[in-house]
Amino acid sequence: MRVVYVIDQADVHLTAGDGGHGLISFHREKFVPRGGPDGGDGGRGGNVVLVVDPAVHGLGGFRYRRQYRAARGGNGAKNKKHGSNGEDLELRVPPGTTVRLAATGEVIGDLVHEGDRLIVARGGRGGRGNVHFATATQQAPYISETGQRGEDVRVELELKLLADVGLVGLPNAGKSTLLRAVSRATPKVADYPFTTLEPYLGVVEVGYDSYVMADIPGLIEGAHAGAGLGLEFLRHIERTRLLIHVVDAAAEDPLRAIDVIDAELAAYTPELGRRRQILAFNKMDVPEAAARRDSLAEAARRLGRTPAFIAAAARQGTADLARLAFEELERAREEEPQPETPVATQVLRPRPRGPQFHIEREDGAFRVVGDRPVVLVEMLALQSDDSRAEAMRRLGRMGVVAALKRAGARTGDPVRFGDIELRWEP
Ligand SMILES: Nc1nc2c(ncn2[C@@H]2O[C@H](COP(=O)(O)OP(=O)(O)OP(=O)(O)O)[C@@H](O)[C@H]2O)c(=O)[nH]1
Ligand SMILES: [Mg+2]
Repeated sequence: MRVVYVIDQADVHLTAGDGGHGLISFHREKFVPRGGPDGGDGGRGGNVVLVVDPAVHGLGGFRYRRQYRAARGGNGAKNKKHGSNGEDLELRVPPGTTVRLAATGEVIGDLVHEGDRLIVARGGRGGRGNVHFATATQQAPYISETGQRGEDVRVELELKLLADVGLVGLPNAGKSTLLRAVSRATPKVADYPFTTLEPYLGVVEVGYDSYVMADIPGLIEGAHAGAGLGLEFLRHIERTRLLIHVVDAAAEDPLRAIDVIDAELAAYTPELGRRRQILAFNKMDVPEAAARRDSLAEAARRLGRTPAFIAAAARQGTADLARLAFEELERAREEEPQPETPVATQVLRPRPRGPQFHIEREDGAFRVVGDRPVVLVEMLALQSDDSRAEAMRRLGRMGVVAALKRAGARTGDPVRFGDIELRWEP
């Protein structure tokens, strides 16, 4: 069975914080002329994290601001002092948000429960200070790392909204007219039964809040057993919290119409029969309907339901009904059993761990492609001559030097790693 959703979407550009730089520094004290290295490490850059917050109802907020950047890590300091870690940037999203990489469409997370977290862009590692590079043969290393760059990710957020409020009623009662009156949805309205053949959803805005209303084909006696069109569509309103039962108050026997619909709902599932209802008496502009107002109010009172009197075609009373439905919806939400203590799951995007690198030719230069060597060069090669020598030693151990040689690189050739270009001097 098809389930219809309203889809809310947003594209965002998320940049994690860069790591802080490691420091080159040597211990100095009176009467201790040549102290050891004491340059501290840079702090980690802040992550950009999506966090589920049930108080957020849609992705509308992301339409006004699309770019977000987390804080960078602090630089390392003297006396082996560690730079501070950049603060994570937490962005709140509603439950049910799906996260896709814009580049590939790959789903990297489904954020469902309160407290679910997804690190979308990871902060860069802090660069190490020279204290880490002392060896037996090199006790005064002029080597440190720059902070790693934070990840830069474009993602698409998508939210599927299920209906909060369902419209039920006999054919021709005015359900579609009501949906048109309170939302921007434009379901067909006509003067014959079964005008609506497909479920139709609209977003109803009440002040800064909104909810989703579903219009379905009219129900008739025997619908639960397959008569008419309604049965198949009852599923669309099975998960709603509130029903608006639309009654043609100008029809011959409005009270019997109410019973018919109630019986069909209860026969479909007992839960649907017990679902919270507002009785919306429509077509109150017709004199016969107006004359019955008191007896209809009395009937609603007997059933323990709130009545609303509207003339949907003229939009009379419909804004009040929309607000009343919102209040009832809030009450229904409050009465719902609270979810058990949320388990804060952390969904992490796996880092690609394929072959480590490869070499490409590029207009007279060589390009080394691969996370590990690129990050190594970004972090190490530009700090000092000694750092560059250290980077080369490590590239040698990784096999990059040999691979470049095989590819034909000679001393002086430009070799590119990410945005950095080096003159090759193995
Ligand atoms: N007089 C009057 N007529 C109305 C009012 N609201 C709706 N109607 C008319 O009632 C007829 C049915 O309206 P719809 O909105 O199509 O009814 P529906 O419940 O969606 O009908 P189905 O889709 O067939 O189940 C149309 O001719 C409407 O113009 C109203 O407030 N007053
Ligand atoms: Mg209709």
